[in-house]
Amino acid sequence: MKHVTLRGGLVLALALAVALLPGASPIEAQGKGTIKIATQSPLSGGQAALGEGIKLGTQLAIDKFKGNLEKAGFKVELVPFDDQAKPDVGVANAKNIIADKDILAVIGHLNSGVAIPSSEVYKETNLTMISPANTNPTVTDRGYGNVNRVCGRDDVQGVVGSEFAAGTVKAKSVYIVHDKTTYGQGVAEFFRDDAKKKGLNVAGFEGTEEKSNFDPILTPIKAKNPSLIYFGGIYDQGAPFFKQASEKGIKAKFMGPDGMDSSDLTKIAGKAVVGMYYTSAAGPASALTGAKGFVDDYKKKFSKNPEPYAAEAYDATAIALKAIEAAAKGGKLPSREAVSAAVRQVKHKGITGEIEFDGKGDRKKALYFVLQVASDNPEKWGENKIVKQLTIAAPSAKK
Ligand code: ABU
Repeated sequence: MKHVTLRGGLVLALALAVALLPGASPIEAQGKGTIKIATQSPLSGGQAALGEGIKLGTQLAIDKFKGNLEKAGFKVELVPFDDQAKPDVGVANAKNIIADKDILAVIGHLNSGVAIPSSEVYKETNLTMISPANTNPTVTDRGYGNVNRVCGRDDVQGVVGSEFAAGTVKAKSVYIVHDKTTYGQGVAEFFRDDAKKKGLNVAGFEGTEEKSNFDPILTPIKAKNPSLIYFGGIYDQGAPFFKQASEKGIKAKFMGPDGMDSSDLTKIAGKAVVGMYYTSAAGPASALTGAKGFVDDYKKKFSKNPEPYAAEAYDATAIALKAIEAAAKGGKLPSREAVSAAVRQVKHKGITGEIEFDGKGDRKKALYFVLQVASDNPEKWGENKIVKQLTIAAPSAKK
């Protein structure tokens, strides 16, 4: 007969005592399982500043809102995935995500061009995706029951930008450059089409994947002397583009969409982008209800400022957890299908405002901003000037 050590005996006695607590079945005593929330966003490469913000906003919300599920006997965990802002990596991660039965929600992505093919994979198992940041219309226009977003759309954002360019900046001509991605080209086209309707002269429209030497593009732009340059893309490419435009002595005003909305824009471009306008579907901290507590908690936990879309990731995660709680009624681990259906029923008063989804997964009323870069200090990105703030209903589904 084996000897039972003192330590081993104590562990066994404790386990039995817990299992025999009044009302606690042995299964409950062991816990009802683990619920995992996955994030997918770029955690490496040039867009990692925004991607990490999505992960950390999700982490903060899990820590804040997991209590009810834990009381019900579930362990709640974050599982972050690095999609590297690449569609093929996002899809490969998505296949691993759907294979892990504990994952009941995905918060992501940053890039619409990654979210669209990855969500085709999530759809196979009805796994809910709540995007904090994807603004391309196709994300929700496919009408998938598992795909949602808490941010606005580029068919609105592009028009908000062109209205500002024509009505407030009073630009006469605009040269438009984009990054050839689903997002960058898409938002540039929405901007262009509406700018034309408003009588702006579109002096040029071109796509480029160049990341470092923009001289061959900037030389003809300088010759055309447009009053505004619009860059449809993300800050890791937009920042060196605008920096080189400024160094070349181009006098045009600079503008871009929410892909420019990161403190890394000024980290890379410095003074060249002070005064630049950008539209965003991410609420800046100073405009968010209840954001003070969020910003303080975020800084305390992660020793840095939240990047744009971290607050949206926080709200998206709170919605996912509410939906899981609702679907877990009766104390059982819910199915992915039940969670996806429950997400569409949630009405959430978040730090970015009231959120509920329409029949295609768009936020019924989304926030749009026009902002102006106030300082070349990346630490002060959250203090950029809000020039315009709008709440606009999601466009209805195209017939
Ligand atoms: N909307 C900002 C991130 C870019 C994207 O949607 O692809």
